[in-house]
Amino acid sequence: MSKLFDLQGKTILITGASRGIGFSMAEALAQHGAKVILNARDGSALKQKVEYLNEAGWDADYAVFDVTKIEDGLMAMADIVQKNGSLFGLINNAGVQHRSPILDFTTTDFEHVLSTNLTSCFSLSREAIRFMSDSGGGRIINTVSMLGPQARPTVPAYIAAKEGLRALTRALAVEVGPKGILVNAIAPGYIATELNLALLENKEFSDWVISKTPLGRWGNPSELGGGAVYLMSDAGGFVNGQVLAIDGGMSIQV
Ligand code: GCO
Repeated sequence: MSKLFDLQGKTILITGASRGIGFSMAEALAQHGAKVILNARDGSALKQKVEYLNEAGWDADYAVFDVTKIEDGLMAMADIVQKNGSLFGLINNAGVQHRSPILDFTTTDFEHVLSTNLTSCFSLSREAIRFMSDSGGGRIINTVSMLGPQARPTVPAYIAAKEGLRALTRALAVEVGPKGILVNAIAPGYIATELNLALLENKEFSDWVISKTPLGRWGNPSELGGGAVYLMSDAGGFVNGQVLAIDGGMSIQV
């Protein structure tokens, strides 16, 4: 069996991993041999998901913290390194959404989205880079979005944060590449997750997504795992500062 996608011996922290895209990425990484550490704020949901992975024979653990509280994230990373010897990978996947017409969109709402979807990724990446530098390198993946270069009304904070996260990906990639740390992003299209439940249940919006996607459907969270494995593995060993679109072609259709 080729070792190209083998993640044996690699410990990877995935934020926002109790459900949806984050959990699917964690499951795929575990299936390729990684020790996955699932993060979320909800400890009970995390424990269930980790038990599911361990019962399936995979190597999984969890770390409960709010990504906007960097001290807690740093403590969690130190604990991961203490227990596992190193931290090879970080996936900044945790994110929130806030949808509202601009005139009702408060500055507090805006700052909350930016804090979770962008600032926390910066802070967690900085601390992860400290640990990765000590062990000769690593990988960071940021979950961005098709939205950023593309926009739609009522989600200005999300769009600003995710576009900023694309830029942060490039900024970190050039700075820490010399340390053997590769930084990339995955840009999902419209994926059938709990975060998008309101959109899935809105027939008009869902029909619009389907009409704008060449594959003619919403994506499934399980379709995001392969991209994470690729970027974490030797197969992605010369990919740095890039955005991998996983959107059924929606981002390139007029
Ligand atoms: C929305 C959705 C999007 C998707 C995804 C699209 O309100 O339009 O939540 O933001 O989650 O990011 O690529």
